[in-house]
Amino acid sequence: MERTCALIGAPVQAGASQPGCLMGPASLRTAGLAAALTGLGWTVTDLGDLSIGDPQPKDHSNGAIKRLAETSAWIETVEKAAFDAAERFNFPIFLGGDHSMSAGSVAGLARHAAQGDRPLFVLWLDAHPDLHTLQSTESGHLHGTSVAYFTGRPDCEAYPPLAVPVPPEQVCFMGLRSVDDAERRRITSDGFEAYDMRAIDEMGVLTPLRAFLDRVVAANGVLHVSLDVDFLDPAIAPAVGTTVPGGATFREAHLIMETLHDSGLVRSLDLVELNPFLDERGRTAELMTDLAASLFGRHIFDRPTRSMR
Ligand code: B3U
Ligand code: MN
Ligand code: MN
Repeated sequence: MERTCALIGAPVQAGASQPGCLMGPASLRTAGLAAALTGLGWTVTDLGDLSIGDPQPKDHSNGAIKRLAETSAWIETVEKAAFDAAERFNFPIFLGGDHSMSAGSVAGLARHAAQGDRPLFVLWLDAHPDLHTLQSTESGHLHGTSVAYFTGRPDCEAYPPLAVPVPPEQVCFMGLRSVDDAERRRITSDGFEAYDMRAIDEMGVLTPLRAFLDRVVAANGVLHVSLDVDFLDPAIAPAVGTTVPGGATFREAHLIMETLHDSGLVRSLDLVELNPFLDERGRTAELMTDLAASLFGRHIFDRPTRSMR
């Protein structure tokens, strides 16, 4: 198979609680992401950073909401870029930017997958489920609304129209440990697959991950991975505005990426919420880069692969 990969920077920070994610794409580039993937046999094209114009302000009945017009404009821009990149490359990587970026990347990738009659599955690696609607968000930080948007929940109508919603059954959360009441109700009622940190402590990461991958195979799906820095424990990944203690370890995170690589199912990746202003000597950017490399096949020894395709 051809191995072409595109890097697409989306320096969006309008959805985050504090500034800094704007520098995320530059930090990932500085950490050597392109060279790491080239070294693994991929042809990497860096498409540079996307940008938005100066959007007209948008009002909303939920007065808590912050920077709706800007976030909507980013969603629209990233959606189009994601569709185009999936058309032209085997594997697009979206460099955030805060997690509102993924409302656009997943929406564009779902539209692309539908065109080839394949269902898009999403592995959401995050301390948070980002399942607020524009009505239920209390913080008003719109990075907490991406999953509600791309699964087609009501009360996201102020965002751009969604072409192809991803059914909740095709979304798997891993790493949850900060979940608001409205989000918890949706997870239990809507059919999401969800593993909190307790589940990972009890089962490890492989049992739940393999269960989800088996479902992707059974449905002939393609898989998108959305990696929020705060999935990781803040002791190893400090560069994020929303640290939550008790996150995934270095070894759990690499094992997930290696297993995803072996599955052969993953077609696209978001690296989001990296806030380089909060980093320590680039260590979080380097860790995110190394995790991407594991997903692209970096390994210590060859193993008989448990390929799923
Ligand atoms: N659920 C909270 C916290 C949060 C969500 N996503 C992040 N933080 N990164 C909220 O503000 O919606
Ligand atoms: Mn998130
Ligand atoms: Mn998060």
